[in-house]
Amino acid sequence: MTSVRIPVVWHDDVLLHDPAGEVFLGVMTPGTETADRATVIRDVCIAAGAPLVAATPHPAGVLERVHAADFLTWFAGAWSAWEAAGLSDAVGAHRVVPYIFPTAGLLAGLPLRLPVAVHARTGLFCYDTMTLIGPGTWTAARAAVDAALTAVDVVIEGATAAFAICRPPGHHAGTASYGGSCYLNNAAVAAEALRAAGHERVAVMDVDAHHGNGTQAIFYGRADVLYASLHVDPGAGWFPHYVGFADETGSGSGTGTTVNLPLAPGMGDKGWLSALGRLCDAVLAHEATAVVVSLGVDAAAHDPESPLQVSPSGFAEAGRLLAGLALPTVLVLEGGYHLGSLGALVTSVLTAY
Ligand code: SP5
Ligand code: ZN
Repeated sequence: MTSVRIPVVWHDDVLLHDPAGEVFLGVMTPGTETADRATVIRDVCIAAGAPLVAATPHPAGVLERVHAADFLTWFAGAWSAWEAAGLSDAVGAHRVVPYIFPTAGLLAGLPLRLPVAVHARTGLFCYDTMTLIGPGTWTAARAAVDAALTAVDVVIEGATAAFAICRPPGHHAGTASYGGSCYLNNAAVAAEALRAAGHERVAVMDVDAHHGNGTQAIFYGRADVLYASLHVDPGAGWFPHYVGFADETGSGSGTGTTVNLPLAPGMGDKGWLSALGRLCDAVLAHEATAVVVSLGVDAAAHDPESPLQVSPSGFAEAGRLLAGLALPTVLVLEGGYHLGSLGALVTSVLTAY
């Protein structure tokens, strides 16, 4: 029986987010980022003996350093504005969804104005059609942030590591942008909180199958926080399609503190673990004193959202590599969508600590 010794942080409110599906290619599909994911992981962690810690409320200060004020204000009120505008009842649009996007091509150099129509505002921040907002989305996303911040507290108080069951996930959310089933960037908030607690050099290691474009963007120009990711190659046709290429290495004083290792579809344990070893080397070279792991387990062979082919023993070995860094570590849940196996995949990583 796998045993998990590190604290696992839980907040009931993460279950309140019900996106009701994802609009993919104009079609409302069932969607894979469901509340069951969080309960399955929680229950497998409990069965593995993990000490469960209740997330505690945290002030918005760190969150406001990661995300722009106009985005936070809009997101907090997006559902009620949608309801008040009658879009749910009158039109039958039961979730906040984008309709028009103010792309560079649309604006053609003209200034960005705040549109009067509520239904035209979503596209100011949302960059895909798959990431819907319902009545509980803000509360759940804020609870996930509190879970991540509670995991930071536990580590600052002396735990070797802690894992936060963050839902919705966060690594595709940028300063003022959201998509990819992510709204608030839990990993970036954790990294900022570690910085605020005195860790001058922090590393975010992203093992989710997809590139964490939001986290990368938040820290792209900064030398203090390393962003290091292995993910399925966006150049082979995978989300987020436009970002996550090997030549993205940071800008300005942050040049060299972004590391991207795109992997070919079909890659299994050997190549994936060898890439993870290179990320560990980058973390050591950065001289980080604390680590945030964006722990998505969607690189697993049975996962419906990615073509990587990592086995359960590959994830166990990943846990040994990550724990082998011997640095204070906050792990936050990202993706992972195969309900039958994702609990065991998560605990196989956590058991190494
Ligand atoms: C956090 C995370 O893992 N986000 C990944 C989002 C990737 N979504 C891409 C969706 C592409 C269409 N998937 C259709 C699968 C059947 N619903
Ligand atoms: Zn993912």
